[in-house]
Amino acid sequence: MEKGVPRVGVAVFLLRGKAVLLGRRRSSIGDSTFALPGGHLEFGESFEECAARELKEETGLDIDKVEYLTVTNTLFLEEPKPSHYVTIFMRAFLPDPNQAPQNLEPQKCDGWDWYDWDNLPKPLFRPLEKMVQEGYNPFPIG
Ligand code: 8DG
Ligand code: MG
Ligand code: MG
Repeated sequence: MEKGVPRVGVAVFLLRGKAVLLGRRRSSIGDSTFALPGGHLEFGESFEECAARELKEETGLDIDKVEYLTVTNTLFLEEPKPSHYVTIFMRAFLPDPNQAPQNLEPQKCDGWDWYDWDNLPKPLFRPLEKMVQEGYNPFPIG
């Protein structure tokens, strides 16, 4: 295996009521699995800036109350392109809950939709699936 370097991903739990925004990936990593919007941290960016930029690029949505939740360290060795990601998970909300997501990168995603946390689609992107299995909950308490 040709070794690259670990990269930094930023993924966003965009929450609306009891639902989260997910899209089915079209990618060499996690193809056809449901994942959060997000992407690669760019030089000089804060996690909050990266979250807002990726959401805008991928869905057209403006986000609010962006905050850090947790981090994962994941090897994707079985993928067509073996990779290593440190992924920062952020949480955010919509300033305008009536704003609808658009599929602005159809080559990378089949489309965005809201899914109830109690009824998530399958298969989930592996890092997300692992978090769910471990009982992780991105919703604020209370
Ligand atoms: P970019 O060119 O827009 O910067 O990148 P992208 O094409 O949008 O990247 P991405 O694959 O969507 O996200 C970067 C990496 O972040 C991804 O390859 C692996 C990691 N990652 C996780 N979990 C999640 C997740 O739930 N959603 C997204 N989008 N990325 C995730 O570990
Ligand atoms: Mg992106
Ligand atoms: Mg992306």
